[in-house]
Amino acid sequence: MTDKEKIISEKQLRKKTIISFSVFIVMIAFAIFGWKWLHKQPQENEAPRPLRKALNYNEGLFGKFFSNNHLAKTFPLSAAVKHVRVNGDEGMSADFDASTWKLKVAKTPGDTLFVTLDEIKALPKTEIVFDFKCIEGWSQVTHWGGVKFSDFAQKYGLNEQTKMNYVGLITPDKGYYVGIDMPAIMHPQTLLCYEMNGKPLPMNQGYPLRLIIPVKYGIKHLKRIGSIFFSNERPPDYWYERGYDYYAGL
Ligand SMILES: Nc1nc2c(c(=O)[nH]1)N[C@H]1C(S)=C(S)[C@@H](COP(=O)(O)O)O[C@H]1N2
Ligand SMILES: [Mo]
Repeated sequence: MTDKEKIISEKQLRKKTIISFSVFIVMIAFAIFGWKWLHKQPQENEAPRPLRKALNYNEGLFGKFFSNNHLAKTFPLSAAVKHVRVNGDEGMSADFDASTWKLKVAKTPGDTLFVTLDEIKALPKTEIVFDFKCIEGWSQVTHWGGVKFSDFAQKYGLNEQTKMNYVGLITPDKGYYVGIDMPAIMHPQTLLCYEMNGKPLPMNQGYPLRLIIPVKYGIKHLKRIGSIFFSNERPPDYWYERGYDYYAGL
């Protein structure tokens, strides 16, 4: 035996073992109590409040650093798929009457605009080919055409409205609705879209008008816009109410 090995006696070793084991037990106890505590916390939008706080914090970080100035990657026309997937038909009830449709824009209480499809088509047209990403995991390079929301807002004198924090969009039957932060709706790639692959939007892709917002996941690309409103508080959002991220940015 060397001198060093003798330094720890049997008695000391036993003491050290007991201490380590006690620390281990205390840690396990904390883990169990921590888990139970978390599950006793009030729920906030389908998650215990402390976890929701962490999610909101991450959301804030992503919002600040990734959304507003970056452009989604674009592709040549030839990269766009011919068969565009149809996903989600909430708020797309079959009894929709396209012949009487007008886009309803609530400017202020008592001041509502009604805009026809022809009036929207008369505005400068923008086309985009980008990788459309659904939160369920698929993506597709697709081709869309319409008017930039920012151009629309300028033409229709929505300056005061676009100083607010959010825009809400709702289908005519109110079955699907999204809330969008103002920087994302005013982003230069965000379209009020009436064309897909150079043709009028098919019924199941949101005829006559849908949102195309490449800086967000698919859940925010509301098909068949009925009405638009502005608000400083978060507008109701269909998938947020079912536990998804409100921001849903890319
Ligand atoms: N009105 C309406 N818009 C909607 C949905 C929906 O269920 N109803 N689903 C969303 C989701 S989850 C996705 S991925 C895209 C799919 O668009 P597409 O059907 O044109 O591929 O639409 C979004 N817009
Ligand atoms: Mo989606």
